[in-house]
Amino acid sequence: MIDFYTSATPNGRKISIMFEETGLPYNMTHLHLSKLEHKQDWYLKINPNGKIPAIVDRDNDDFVVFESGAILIYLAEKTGMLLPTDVKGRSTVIQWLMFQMSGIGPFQGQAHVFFRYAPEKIPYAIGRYQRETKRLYTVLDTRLRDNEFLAGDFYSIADIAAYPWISLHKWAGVGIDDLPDLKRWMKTVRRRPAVKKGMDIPKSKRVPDADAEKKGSKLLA
Ligand SMILES: N[C@@H](CCC(=O)N[C@@H](CS)C(=O)NCC(=O)O)C(=O)O
Repeated sequence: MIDFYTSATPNGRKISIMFEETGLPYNMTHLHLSKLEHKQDWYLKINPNGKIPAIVDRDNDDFVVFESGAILIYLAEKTGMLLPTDVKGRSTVIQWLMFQMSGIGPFQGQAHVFFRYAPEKIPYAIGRYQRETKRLYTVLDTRLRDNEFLAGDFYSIADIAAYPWISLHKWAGVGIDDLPDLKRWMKTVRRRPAVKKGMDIPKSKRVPDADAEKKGSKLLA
């Protein structure tokens, strides 16, 4: 059994989708970020960075893995699923996984902060993070023009890493109507039963994109 520490956020959803895709048994603990449960001493011993997600593999000497990209690689290697073993295939998946980890996650995360949460509206910061998020989406759209999935003609952990973030594009205030191949890919990934299930673990009362629609906020086209 694997212990899985998470919350209702995109980095957490990557891992719940991965568990559902692979069928690995897991035991989920929902950490409530608003109560700072992820900053408690017991959890900092698991993830010294005090963030979700993290896992502890009870079937592998209680081995701990934190950082969502590293967890995806660990679970893919443990199961032999969603990450090819040939050098080029593996490298291609890891390149697009790193693109999400170092680009979309950090920049879209800041778009959420400055567009939705910051007490003071700073147009420079909102514009900077929304434009970079949009630019990264455009790179994906171009990639997906000739490829069904991010790493080529097969679904992989690179797709799992990107999907929960892009599904929140309205929350970031970034439109995707002019990115047809990204939209086509979103539809394909969204239809997967494991994605549907994983996106709802843990359950969340709030649906940020639906809230964004209610607020009718203007999206960066
Ligand atoms: N690079 C890390 C980022 C993890 C991360 O930022 N997690 C967020 C939720 S999506 C979190 O724990 N936020 C609470 C905090 O920063 O205090 C990963 O991919 O695992």
